[in-house]
Amino acid sequence: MTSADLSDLISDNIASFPSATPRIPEPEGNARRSYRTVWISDVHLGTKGCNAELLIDFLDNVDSETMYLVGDIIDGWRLKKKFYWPSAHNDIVWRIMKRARRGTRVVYIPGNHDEMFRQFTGLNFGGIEIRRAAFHDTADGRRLMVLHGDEFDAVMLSHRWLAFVGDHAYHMMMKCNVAVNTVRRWMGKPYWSLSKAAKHKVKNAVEFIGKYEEVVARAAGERGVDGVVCGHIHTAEFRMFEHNGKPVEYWNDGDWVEGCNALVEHHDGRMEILHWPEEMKRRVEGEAAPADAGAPATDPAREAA
Ligand SMILES: [Mn+2]
Repeated sequence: MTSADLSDLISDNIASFPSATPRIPEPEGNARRSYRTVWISDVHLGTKGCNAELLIDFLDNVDSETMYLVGDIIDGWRLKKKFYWPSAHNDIVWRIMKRARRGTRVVYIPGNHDEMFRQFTGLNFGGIEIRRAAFHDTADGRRLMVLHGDEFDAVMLSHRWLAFVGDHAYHMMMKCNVAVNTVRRWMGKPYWSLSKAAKHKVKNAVEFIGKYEEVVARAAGERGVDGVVCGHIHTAEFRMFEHNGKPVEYWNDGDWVEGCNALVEHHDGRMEILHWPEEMKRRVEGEAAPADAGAPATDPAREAA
């Protein structure tokens, strides 16, 4: 599918894209957590698996100087098969565009599911820079390579899990995930990831993920950077590797289909993976018990585990 096809598809189905006002309004004057940088990927707008409500909550509670959209933001593959675009998905596009207008530097690195945008590499749409990959310099002087990560699919072909990632079975699992969590919400239980639970039980999947992380970190080491940020495999993770005796950081910002993760850089250069369902839970509990309001929102030690 070409980008013209996609824009036709969207304009044929939606009168104004994105709409002038979001259906879910932005909260007025809420204090947003401020970070130097935010990375999100694998949102899969245009699919039922996308956790739009959680992402909207994230966008309404977090702000940053720079935001990287690390690919598979819109799922062009699935949109082409079956057009699905609820208003919450429009609200996410609206919020990202508004963020760019407010002065956040937004860098969009298309992935394999939104590869139709790769032909616009180097262009700027409404303040959103489209790039094939990027280099990010942290506040404490580390240089990180940022890319979606499907670049390594060819190397990973021997692993069967990959077929599963883009696959019908995976899509079905995502549907089950939505159903399970709808029921859990009715029961007043927090969000839980079916696929995440399954993934950790499947030996093949664990092996695939480990191998993928190694391959990506090695590529970063060969480029001489201090680390890499990617997405693609829907598994948020931080790992340290070594390349020619030099440490290489591997960061995966996860996804908004199952884990609902974001990677953030604090103003001092320290990085952290946020698990948004947990952050939301903590915030709601904090609101319910204001006595705990002085407690830190995040525990850095938690990330070490
Ligand atoms: Mn991908």
